[in-house]
Amino acid sequence: MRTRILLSALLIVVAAAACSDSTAPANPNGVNVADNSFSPGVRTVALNTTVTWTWTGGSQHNVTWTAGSPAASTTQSSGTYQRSFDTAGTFDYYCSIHGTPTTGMRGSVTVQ
Ligand SMILES: [Cu+2]
Repeated sequence: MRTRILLSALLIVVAAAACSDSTAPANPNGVNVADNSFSPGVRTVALNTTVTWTWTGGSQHNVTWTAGSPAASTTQSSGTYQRSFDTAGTFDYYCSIHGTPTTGMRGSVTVQ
């Protein structure tokens, strides 16, 4: 009986752990491209990290770098886009359809 109670308690703990895992981001270095925001808007990564943007909304968006380089992503409504960062600093970007460098749909990646 005691073993059965302990086993039940263990199963509850395991189930709770599994639930909390499912809410964790699939890619810790990722950014979701939603309608109409980047999430998280500010992402901090280590040097030499590749960041993946994943389109999760249904509308067309792009990732356009404020500094103008590298080239922007294509404008798309699904799929992914990646950029590797081998220089420290803060890199600002925006969606040229729903934002500007200073307003609306924009984000930044800080590399340290
Ligand atoms: Cu957009």
